[in-house]
Amino acid sequence: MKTVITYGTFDMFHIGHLKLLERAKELGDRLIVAVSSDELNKVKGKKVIIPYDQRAKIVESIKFVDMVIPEDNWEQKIKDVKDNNVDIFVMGDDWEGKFDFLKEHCEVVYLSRTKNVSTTQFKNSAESIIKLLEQMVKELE
Ligand code: C2G
Repeated sequence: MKTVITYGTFDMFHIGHLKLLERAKELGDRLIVAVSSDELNKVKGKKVIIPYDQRAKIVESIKFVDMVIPEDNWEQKIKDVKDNNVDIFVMGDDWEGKFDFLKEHCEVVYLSRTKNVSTTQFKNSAESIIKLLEQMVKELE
């Protein structure tokens, strides 16, 4: 029984997240996903749209995700790997090298990110639509 773990915010869940989780599961038999808490995202300086409980429920509902745990801080990874007998730690390659300290506890695999899709992109396009609408309203006044 090979256990895989990965971490993320998974805000506004999209195909890039799904393909990462899918490929992570393919590396083993059990996939644990640690979803970043709202508090941790404040520490990360990441403004999340969807609250933790909804982000966790969405990830938990994915058929090839076996367990979801909260990611409350940056320091919990070694304990998570030990407590869950993790064999493989997986992250997207935007994190390449950042978690190599885990190599003494488990295999560390960085998978390629899915191009042209990101939550930031969604947020930026939403903001530009709002600006456009505000401009149109101003012109009508
Ligand atoms: N991802 C991807 N392709 C995208 C977007 C994201 O493969 N187009 C991957 C990321 O590389 C990451 C996972 O999906 O492995 C989750 O992405 P985020 O929710 O942005 O996670 P992040 O905020 O980077 O949190 O302790 C680690 C952090 O919790 C990672």
